[in-house]
Amino acid sequence: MRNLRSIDIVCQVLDNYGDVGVCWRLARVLALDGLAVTLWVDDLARLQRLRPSVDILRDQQSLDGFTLRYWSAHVAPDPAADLVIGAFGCRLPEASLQRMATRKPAPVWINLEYLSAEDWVERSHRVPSPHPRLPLVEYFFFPGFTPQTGGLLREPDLLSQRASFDASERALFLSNLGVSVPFNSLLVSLFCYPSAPIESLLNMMQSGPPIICLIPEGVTPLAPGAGEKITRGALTLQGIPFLSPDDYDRLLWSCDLNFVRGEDSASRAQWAAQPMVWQLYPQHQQVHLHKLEAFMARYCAGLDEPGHTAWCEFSRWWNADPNCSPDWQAFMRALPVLKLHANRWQQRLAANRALGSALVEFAREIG
Ligand code: TRH
Repeated sequence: MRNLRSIDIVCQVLDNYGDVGVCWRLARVLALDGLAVTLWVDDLARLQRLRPSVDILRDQQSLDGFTLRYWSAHVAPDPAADLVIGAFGCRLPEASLQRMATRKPAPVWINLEYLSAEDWVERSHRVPSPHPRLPLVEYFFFPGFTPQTGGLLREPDLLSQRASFDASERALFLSNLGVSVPFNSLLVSLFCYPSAPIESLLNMMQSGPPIICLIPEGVTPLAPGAGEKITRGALTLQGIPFLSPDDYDRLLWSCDLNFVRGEDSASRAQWAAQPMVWQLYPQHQQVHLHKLEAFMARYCAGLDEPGHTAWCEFSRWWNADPNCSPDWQAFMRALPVLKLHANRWQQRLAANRALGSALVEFAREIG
């Protein structure tokens, strides 16, 4: 069993906010455990969107209890920690691997993979892959929804904070955002990819029930600017600023229905225990539709009709399944049942180990 004191996380930003969002969240949660954490990021501007205090001109700085460092094709990361985590298939430069290989003992090296509910994930979780030339072994580590995976990222106090977020905190949070919700209106948040059928969704929402739909800046050109509103029938569209990750959590907790995407916002929406519709990261040959079905098979266990059909059909449609036409009113009628189900699902997830502690425990075990 290895004495683990320090961790390097290496993040290569592909696009969007998910890679850097997950890595930032992981770094913050591991640092809470008293570990010396360094997060290497090759696109500080992207992280700055989430954490405005990041100085994009500084190669090294402190952030949220850990050290943030910049890396690029010219400045390879120099991971010196007991555990090195490459996030999402991030290919570590040869120079970094060479340095890792000369260390005695070699660091534990983990590749943190993307989130998927597919069955093969459980089989591939914790599988070693020896480097073809160097004396290094890379282990694949998968987040997931079952005890046979690495679980989801969860801060130690997340669920207690969520549980204590009451009506008065919600009202204060929303009023600080300039949002007021008439008592008979539903509050919805919308975060999605441009490929989603947004215009069709807004048309459906116009038909009622009354809805205030909050859209963070940059999500779609159909949204009004931050602080502005547009009314279309029963629908009020309201633009809000792009929020800090912690405030984005509060937004998810505040809404009766959340549209989320990718990986991290989807995970946060599940911890929020509110009904959600997940747009998966669109992939070639509709691979994301298989991933959606795999998630549905797990998520819908215990969800009775008609909520089951209403949610599945709507989710398939939102993910561009050509065989689905959604029934908005049926979906709206199912919301109370979906709310109960979202609570149950959150409790099921909470019974799994949190991703941060699962990673550390595994590294100690194999180190
Ligand atoms: O931005 P994304 O589309 O990221 C994606 C996915 O992770 C995908 O799996 C990956 O392959 C691709 O990146 C490269 O969606 P995601 O994962 O939800 O990340 C968005 C982050 O932005 C999340 O941490 C929540 C955060 N966020 C805020 O902090 N404030 C906001 O106002 C909003 C809308 C989001």
